[in-house]
Amino acid sequence: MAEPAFSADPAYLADHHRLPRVSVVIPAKNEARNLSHVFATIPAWVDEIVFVDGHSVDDSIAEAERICPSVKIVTQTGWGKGNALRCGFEACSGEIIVMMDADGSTDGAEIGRFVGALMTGADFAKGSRFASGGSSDDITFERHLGNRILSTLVNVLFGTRYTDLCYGYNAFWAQHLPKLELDCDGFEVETVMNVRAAQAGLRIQEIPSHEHSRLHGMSNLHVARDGWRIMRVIVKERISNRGRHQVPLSTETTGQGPAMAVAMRLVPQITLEKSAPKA
Ligand SMILES: Nc1nc2c(ncn2[C@@H]2O[C@H](COP(=O)(O)OP(=O)(O)OP(=O)(O)O)[C@@H](O)[C@H]2O)c(=O)[nH]1
Ligand SMILES: [Mg+2]
Repeated sequence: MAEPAFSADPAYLADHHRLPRVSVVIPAKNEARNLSHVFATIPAWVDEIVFVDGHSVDDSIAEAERICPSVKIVTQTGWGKGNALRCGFEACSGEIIVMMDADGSTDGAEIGRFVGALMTGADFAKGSRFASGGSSDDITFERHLGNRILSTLVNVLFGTRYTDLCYGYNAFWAQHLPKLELDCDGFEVETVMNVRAAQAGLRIQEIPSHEHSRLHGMSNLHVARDGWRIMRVIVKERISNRGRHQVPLSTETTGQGPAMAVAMRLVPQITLEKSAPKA
């Protein structure tokens, strides 16, 4: 009989004595000069890097292949960061998918935090520059204000408690990808993911993250145009009332996810004890 597909179910992981494979998706449009830095930050234990080129006119693809010969190159089918991420997610073979930027602003050294949250019970690990412990060198006053307004709007309309709506550093179990039903092309993609993850009832954990300044090159984001797109997509999501669940954002790990199940099965002496309530 064929081996069943990988499952993030703790019992499956424990029975198969195996850790999930991790794929990292990097959308890039004319980022050749940033790639040596970005690839160097990615931990060696990452199983797969999927580099999604956005019809770059510099030598981004050649540079990615030079730095990391095992990189999987994907050329996006359309235009925009949303389209690039959708193409990248489709090409991933890992059970965990991490998405990060190619401009040097997101630090691969933080990937362990995201994977750790997923391994200890989260379905969706959402980077945040504004959660306690997060910060940004890159964000301008007007972007911060816009992000705050849009985050508040989503929190009010969808019952979430997000501190950062528009950030490109997130991770999730690949098995949840179909629930997000991604269909957008532009910079609204992170907003759509965050809204639909909550509406699908996924357990979401915010991960404090430090955003560095873009190293070289120009931003592809236009505050007014993309802010307006994001606003429209929020209203559209609300009107379409796609969700059935509304799940409060978790701010701590459960300690009962796959990693704990594996540990408990392999080392029978390990037990989970609830700490006694303080008198
Ligand atoms: N493949 C692809 N990647 C894109 C596209 N647009 C943006 N990106 C990448 O998505 C990531 C984020 O885009 P940025 O232009 O840095 O946008 P931003 O981070 O909001 O803006 P800055 O903070 O000013 O850098 C970068 O790695 C870009 O190269 C696109 O159309 N296609
Ligand atoms: Mg950037």
